[in-house]
Amino acid sequence: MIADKFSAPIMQENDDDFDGDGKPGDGTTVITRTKPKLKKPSLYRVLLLNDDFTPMEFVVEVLARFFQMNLEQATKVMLHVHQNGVGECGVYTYEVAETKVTQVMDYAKKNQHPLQCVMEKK
Ligand code: TYC
Repeated sequence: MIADKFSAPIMQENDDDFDGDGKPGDGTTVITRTKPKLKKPSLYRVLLLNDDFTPMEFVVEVLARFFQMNLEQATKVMLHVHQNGVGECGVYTYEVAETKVTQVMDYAKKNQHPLQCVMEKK
């Protein structure tokens, strides 16, 4: 058996010194990967949806509070959503995006606004 930290054991039905290490087989053979297994995490857009009832000032406050935008950036994004129906608040890994969506939805509900926030895979 040859192993490194990137190895995964592969079960063999008949392994009699399959890996040529001079010792009889123990029922497993390890195939060693050439490259380390490092995958970039998938990214998700967090989107705000327009509605006819949520006050513009509340949307600006949400963008500043949960997406670290200044007043100018937040106003720009809010107006984009107001005019186009949907707009991007930010791009994050899955768990961060999920947290942002929950924070916005909870805050909107608490303030009795129908504001909708969703995430989509990039
Ligand atoms: N359309 C809303 C209004 O006229 C403002 C608004 C903007 C609501 C963006 C939601 O995501 C939103 N009061």
